[in-house]
Amino acid sequence: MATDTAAKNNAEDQVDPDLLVVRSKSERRRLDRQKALPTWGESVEQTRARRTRLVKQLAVQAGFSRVGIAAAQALPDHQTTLQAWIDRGMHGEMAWMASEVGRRCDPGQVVAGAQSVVLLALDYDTGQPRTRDLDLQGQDRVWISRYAWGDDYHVVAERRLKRLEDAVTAALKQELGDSFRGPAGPVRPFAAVRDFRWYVDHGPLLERVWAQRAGLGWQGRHSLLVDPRRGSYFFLAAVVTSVALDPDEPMADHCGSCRACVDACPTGAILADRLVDARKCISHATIEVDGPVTPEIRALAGDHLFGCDLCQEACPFNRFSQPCGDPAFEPRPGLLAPTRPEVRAWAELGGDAHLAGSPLRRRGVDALAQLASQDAAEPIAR
Ligand code: B12
Ligand code: SF4
Ligand code: SF4
Repeated sequence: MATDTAAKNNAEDQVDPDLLVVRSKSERRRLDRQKALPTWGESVEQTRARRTRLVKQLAVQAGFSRVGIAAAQALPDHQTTLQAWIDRGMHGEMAWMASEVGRRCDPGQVVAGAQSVVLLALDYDTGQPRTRDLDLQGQDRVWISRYAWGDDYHVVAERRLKRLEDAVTAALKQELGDSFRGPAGPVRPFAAVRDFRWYVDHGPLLERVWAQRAGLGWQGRHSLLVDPRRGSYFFLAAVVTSVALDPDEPMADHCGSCRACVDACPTGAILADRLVDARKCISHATIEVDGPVTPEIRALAGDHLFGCDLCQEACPFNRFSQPCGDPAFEPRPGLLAPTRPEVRAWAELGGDAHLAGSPLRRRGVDALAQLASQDAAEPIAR
């Protein structure tokens, strides 16, 4: 069973004492009376720079691989693009994508007085082979996407986000006393009014757009975020906060004339302008759609059971990807290219409980057994 030991060990690290400010009670009272900014012996810029270093240090200690910061602002151009994507039906079966379009593109609608968006990367690559390096033909095996071999990343990331929230809250409480002066003026308890709201995946936030602005990578043609030194095998999480922090430089586009991911996609799901038509994407067909994969997609998707990595595997920047060493994302027993009979037998091995804590739990053993049976009759695309 995978554990979270690496992150726990990190969290026990000491915070750099220079990043913490301890006020005396009388000093706190004086600042409260003056309704002064929470600076003590330092300028507003110095306070912001120190808090930026503090948040970044605590994020790494909480178990995240990298952290970047973007200034919170509305993104009307992205709202137009996102709305057009939805109007063309490209969100497929994901009806929830069509709601909260305005909030997705304006962090101020998520946290009142939002000043910063903190983007966190969580590496998940392992030393296991790529889809294309294996010849499953004739072996009666199916392929599960790399991201889904280990623990469910939502659970892993949320646990670490909670750890980060607690650490930041404790540090700012130590700095400010029990009150936090938000941009709207009133003194209010930190976090109690969601001054630090975090998301993994499900929240109303264009995570990759924000991550590019925060300098964590750029959106490749396949629309995923690519880090020029590590490739794209990492998850994203985001925190919207009313705490002012220094933004990082946005990452420049490094795709150049490359189109390897577009050419590698068997279903032609990758369109111009960094957009993916989810209705054609194997990942959508095998994860998001209830029921069987359509014959058109199945004929092209071959032995994919859950998710798809083909566009990422084609990307030259993933040659730089290294195993992350995080035990949470090592393959659970039986999830690396299981045979079709093995998948069908999961139902007898405790049903959905057999997949507890895995991203596969979302589909459930019965649906996966159906998909595995459906695959058996179809050709394998390579
Ligand atoms: C819906 C969704 C899906 C859908 C749709 C995918 C898509 N490309 O939109 C489906 C089910 C297909 C899917 C599949 C996968 N997903 Co997904 N998905 C999401 C989710 C929840 C929302 C994405 C979204 O908002 N799409 C709407 C479109 C319109 O947004 P967009 O692509 O960012 O579009 C913007 C750009 O195109 C940009 N733009 C427009 N023109 C231009 C021009 C230029 C030059 C540039 C730079 C940008 C640009 O503006 C648009 C908005 O205005 C995010 C989490 C989140 N909340 O962000 C995870 C997320 C993107 N998924 C993730 C993953 C891991 C995957 C898979 C790899 C899983 C797998 N192995 O099967 C695949 C990859 C498929 C692919 N090539 O995208 C990760 C990506 C991490 C990373 N390194 O980027 C995320 C961030 C989840 C997470 N928290 O980690 N996913
Ligand atoms: S995940 Fe697979 S189907 Fe979807 S865009 Fe990438 S290569 Fe195409
Ligand atoms: S494969 Fe090429 S075009 Fe696609 S994301 Fe990577 S560098 Fe960009």
